Amino acid sequence: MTDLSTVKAALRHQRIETPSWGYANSGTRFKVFPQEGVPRTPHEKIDDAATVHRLTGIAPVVALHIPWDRVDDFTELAKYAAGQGVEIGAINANVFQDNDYRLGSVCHPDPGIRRKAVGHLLDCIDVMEATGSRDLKLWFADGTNYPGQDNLRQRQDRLATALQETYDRLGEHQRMLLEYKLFEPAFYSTDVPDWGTSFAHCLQLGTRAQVVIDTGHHAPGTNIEFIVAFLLRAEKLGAFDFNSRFYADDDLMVGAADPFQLFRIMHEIVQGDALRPAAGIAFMLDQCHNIEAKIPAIIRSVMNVQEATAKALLVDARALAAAQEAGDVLGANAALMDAYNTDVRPLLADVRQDMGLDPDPIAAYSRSGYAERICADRVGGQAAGWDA
Ligand code: RM4
Ligand code: MN
Repeated sequence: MTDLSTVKAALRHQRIETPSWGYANSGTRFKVFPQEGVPRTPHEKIDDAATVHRLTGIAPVVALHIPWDRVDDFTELAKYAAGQGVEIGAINANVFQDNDYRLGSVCHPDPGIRRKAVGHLLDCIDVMEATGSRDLKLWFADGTNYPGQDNLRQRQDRLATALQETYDRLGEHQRMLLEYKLFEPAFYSTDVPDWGTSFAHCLQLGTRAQVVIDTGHHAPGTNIEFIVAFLLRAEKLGAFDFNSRFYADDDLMVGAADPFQLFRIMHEIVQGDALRPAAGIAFMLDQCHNIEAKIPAIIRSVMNVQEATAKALLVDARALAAAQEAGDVLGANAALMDAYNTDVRPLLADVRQDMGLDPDPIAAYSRSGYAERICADRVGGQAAGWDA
């Protein structure tokens, strides 16, 4: 049997990183529906992230996206965050929203555009220095729409060169996290389309380059927990971008579409002893809340990851291993399903109470008056978000 106090301790120490852009206006390719009370500045995004942390107790880190979160003084921003009880997490580079990047960024055929893109990546390392962030997170929209549009192999060479220059600039305690995505916005070829491509580049670069798994970035039916197991074994799993998808990169709340998949992923994490913050995996959310209220959606997402984690921690590892060794197919499967089918909500309510929190973070948020306050306070100015 699993020791309950160990399970509770693991849950108390879990850390989830929330995305600054999740608090801001966002939309589909067709429309951004603006919401009342959304942050207008990076500081207000941090206020929202801090609110999520105060209520859940396990979201003490907030990821930034540059230039969306550009400020004049990043050291001050980091201090402000610390004052609110959160720290700055991954710095997400953005080389996909400038007119120059129509044909790509670091893989663009024009060396001048590639220079500009690498320059931005290096600027992001400066932001890391100023904020104390450990992780540089790279996702490239690079790819082509039509066969023959560009030379696929040369684009890989350009990518490798840009990554190397950026990697060489990283400090001792900083990491490069390379994300992949099957398609979109490029529809014929993508320059980092899958974990294998990301893995190969990271291997070439060295130990401080690791892969990011965004759960929405795969072909339907992909066995993501296999990728988790493989990368953990190779010490190349750096982070997750959690979200849910029904069709493509839907960016819905993690655990909404397929809570069982999330459990299977967290089971690999627990088996690989990678939940501990010291294991160095960043458990981030990368979501957009286009039609639902943003802060409660992020609270719900944090709770969904927490529930999947609790279930994974409840797997009777000894019974599972014994069944596997004995070739007991049904017994092994039952060991997993017993844990998955456990209602962990009472356990998590206990854990929250032990942490001095309200057992029901969503209800606590509704009662707090925060939503009304931000709607009243955040009037005027320009709401943060992107134009779709
Ligand atoms: C990309 C990718 C990145 C995210 C951007 C906004 O599809 O998932 O991680 O930063 O979207
Ligand atoms: Mn992502």
